Amino acid sequence: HLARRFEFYACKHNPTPLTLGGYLKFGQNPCQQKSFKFLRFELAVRLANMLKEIEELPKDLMNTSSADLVHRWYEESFRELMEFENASSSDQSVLSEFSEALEKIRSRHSTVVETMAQGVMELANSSPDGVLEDATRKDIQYFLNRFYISRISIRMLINQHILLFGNQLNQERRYIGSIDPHCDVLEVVQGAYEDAKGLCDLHYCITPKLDIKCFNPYEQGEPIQMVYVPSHLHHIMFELFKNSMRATIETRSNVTDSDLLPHIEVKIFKGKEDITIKISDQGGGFSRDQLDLMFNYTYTTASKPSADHHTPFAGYGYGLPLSRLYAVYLNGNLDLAPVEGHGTDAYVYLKTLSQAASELLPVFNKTTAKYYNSPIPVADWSNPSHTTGLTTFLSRT
Ligand code: W6P
Repeated sequence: HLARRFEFYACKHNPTPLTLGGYLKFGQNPCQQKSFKFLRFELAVRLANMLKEIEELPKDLMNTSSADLVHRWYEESFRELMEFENASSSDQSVLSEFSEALEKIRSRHSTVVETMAQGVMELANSSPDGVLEDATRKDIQYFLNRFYISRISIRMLINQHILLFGNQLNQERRYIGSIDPHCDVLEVVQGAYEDAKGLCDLHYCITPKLDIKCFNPYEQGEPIQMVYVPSHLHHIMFELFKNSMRATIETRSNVTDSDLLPHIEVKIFKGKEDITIKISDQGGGFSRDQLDLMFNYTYTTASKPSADHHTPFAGYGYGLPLSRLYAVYLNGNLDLAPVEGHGTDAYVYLKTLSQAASELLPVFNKTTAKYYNSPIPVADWSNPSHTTGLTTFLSRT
């Protein structure tokens, strides 16, 4: 029976992308019954689609105990959701049990990223020389991007439901669930800088200063506000600041005074379609050959799990790829533009209009299945690295 329901949700339905505007509209006039009915269907679709994709992974990728554990978490959560398939939405106790089930699912999956990172390391260590083949790295890159973006989307749905209808009266000011309809970009950026500075001072005893400027040409004199999830923007900016701070400091091992470090410059622009945040450091940059490695899950992870006893200043090296996924999830992006020998510009692009901020969700289908284990395509350029960039990001094209 469960297998038939799984086929139904995984094969007969694709995830339905919502927009931030849609989330907001619903949250401003919330109805718990409607949310319950939508979520028991949509969460089942998103979990089942991802389960299907996990099950299509090449065997060697799934053979680690960590990946297997995550697989079982997804199965368990899908099974728990199915308990509500025929429950009555007009029964208040059903609605309460549903919220409890969602909280349970959310905490079950809270360590997915660390656990999958462990799996990737297990995989690398199980190969003779501890080095993964190119085809395997490509599969991991493709899968983890899709998997983590799906996870972000599932947690967004769960968080909205719990924050809107949960019993903790967490009516955080003007927030609609986790969404701030008047998210002040400057305020979030400054908060992320202060948090990164706290860590940086702890590790290096110095921190580059911040210069920040806002440009709002279409709303002269107005602060830059947008509909957004402040925690996502904070996550992205915190990560970028840590990278810029580290580069600025580590390229100047003799400097012991923050005032003598070049400042990190941030410019925030609000256009009609895009909000752009540009973060510039003078941390020496890096070569263009290293650009893809910055977003590679198998690179930093495989190198060394730091034996540091403090909060690591740089974690697994998943910070940048995950930050890009947070931006991409709502139709934005994150780009790096290094100038080797000088510094790095990072660009964060977000959608100005909440109706344009629509979820980008992986869709599982036959093409996805074929992607894995497909032979490395015959080179159509003399330098094959030409084809390994973002072309394999969420789809093949
Ligand atoms: C660097 C490396 C990097 C990654 C991301 C953001 C900024 C920077 N600066 O040198």
